[in-house]
Amino acid sequence: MKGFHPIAVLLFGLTACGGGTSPSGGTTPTQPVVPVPTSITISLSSVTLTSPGEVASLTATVKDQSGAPMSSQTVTWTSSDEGVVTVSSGTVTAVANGSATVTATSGSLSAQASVKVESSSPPPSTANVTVNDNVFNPSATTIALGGQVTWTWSGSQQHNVTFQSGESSATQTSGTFSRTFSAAGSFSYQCTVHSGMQGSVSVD
Ligand SMILES: [Cu+2]
Repeated sequence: MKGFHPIAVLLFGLTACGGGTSPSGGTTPTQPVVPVPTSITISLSSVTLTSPGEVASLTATVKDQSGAPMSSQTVTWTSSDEGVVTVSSGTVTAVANGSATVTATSGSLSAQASVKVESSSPPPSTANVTVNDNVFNPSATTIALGGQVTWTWSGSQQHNVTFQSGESSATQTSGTFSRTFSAAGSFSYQCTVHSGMQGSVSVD
């Protein structure tokens, strides 16, 4: 390669390959191909879970216009019904019987998977929720009709468990609160001290 500059070779190569000759005699330069997110797919199109708490892992793949996977794209996951399944980073967790659609979104692209929760075993008659600083864990609870949920405070800040109707807790930093659910349905609650600190109880 002595005396033959590699850049010169590269430039010559590009010129030789680039574009075609237009009828007017000029040349049309070929634009370098910039990968653009073009499609998104989810690893499974449908999932069936058979008990609350069971998880399934989904993967979303974003591809560019030539079909090559793009690994650095941000994907957000949402569930159409968090009373049925929740989803975080592709991990789907069953909450209660029902069906829901899980959507993976990246920019303007989205893909969907249908998820069914079909539990053959009855929901438990008791459940426990931990009241941490600014989050209920778990945020979604399922119990049988007539069952009881007990919340236990473990954070350092003041919180409460406030339902839209019926019995709610005091605002406190420790202790517990229990409520028995004698009607079927889905009951959402929140901590009125911290906006966004929410949970739900599903009574089957
Ligand atoms: Cu709170």
